[in-house]
Amino acid sequence: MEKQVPTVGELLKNAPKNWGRWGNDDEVGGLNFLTSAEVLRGVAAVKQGKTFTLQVQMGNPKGDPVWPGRDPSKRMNVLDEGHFLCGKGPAFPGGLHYADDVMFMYLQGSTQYDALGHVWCDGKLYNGYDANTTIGGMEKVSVLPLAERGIVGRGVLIDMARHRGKRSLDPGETFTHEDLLAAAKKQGVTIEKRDVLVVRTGWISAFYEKDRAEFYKDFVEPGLTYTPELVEWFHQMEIPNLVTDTIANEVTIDPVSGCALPLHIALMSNLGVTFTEIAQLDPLSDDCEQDGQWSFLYVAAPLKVVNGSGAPVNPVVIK
Ligand code: UVW
Repeated sequence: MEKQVPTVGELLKNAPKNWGRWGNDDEVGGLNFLTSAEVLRGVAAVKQGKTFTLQVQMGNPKGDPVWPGRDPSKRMNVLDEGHFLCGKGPAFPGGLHYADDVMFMYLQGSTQYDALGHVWCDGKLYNGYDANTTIGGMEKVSVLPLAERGIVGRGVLIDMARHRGKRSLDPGETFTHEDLLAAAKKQGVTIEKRDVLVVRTGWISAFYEKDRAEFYKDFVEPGLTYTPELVEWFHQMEIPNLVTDTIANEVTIDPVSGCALPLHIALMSNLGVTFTEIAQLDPLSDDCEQDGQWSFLYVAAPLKVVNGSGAPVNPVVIK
């Protein structure tokens, strides 16, 4: 018998929503939780002056880890010394030479912030905006308001791979908020209300270690999995931002309902939790394991792409 898969709307019909909570014209959702007091709470987490950047390399020769169907970024030189050698470079007084290049990329094709309107169901985006406003470019809840505001707060890293004694979680391996709490306990850190929640699975590093065909075979990422309790926990904890080292921040197919990416709707679209995906968390995690400090100041600002459904970002963590 074939499994009946509900629509995400049906699955989440009783799920909590933050629509209207910050006004009918709100476009930044959970970032409203990051008040000045939260910025100062993040600053108070800085103890050592160590810094980490969380973006993966764009245009790495091994390719970029992207969602199936998206292309890795392509960078091309349009001007370099070769042009000057054959007399085709522009002549400037004083003999200046320079290099120029262009990049073609999916805006979700590197470490990135998803716009709150990046996904939707039943014709409505975050805060109730009409899905027709996405046509030709996101008129509402694009990445721009997130970029204009920036994201600064206390971050906490939970290492699920380490918790389970693995280099990387397995394809399709799931975990819930209960597992996050158990891992936090083992790490000796508390996930506090309004923390930027950073979760490591080891998955993105596996992309660089595995053969491309092997990585994409029967593609199902590990990650958080939907339960009503998990959604309620994010709601009560007022998590403004979920950052992970997977391409889509959750298990690709919810093994219980069969729905694809239901947390994109339950957390991002319904609650306004901003999503940062494809982060490189290994050096940060190794350092946290070594010094026992799993909380820090988290600072990020995606690029200001007008009408964009997402934008690349290189978040900075300061411990
Ligand atoms: C999809 O849009 C499918 O995923 P992501 O949030 O990873 O961009």
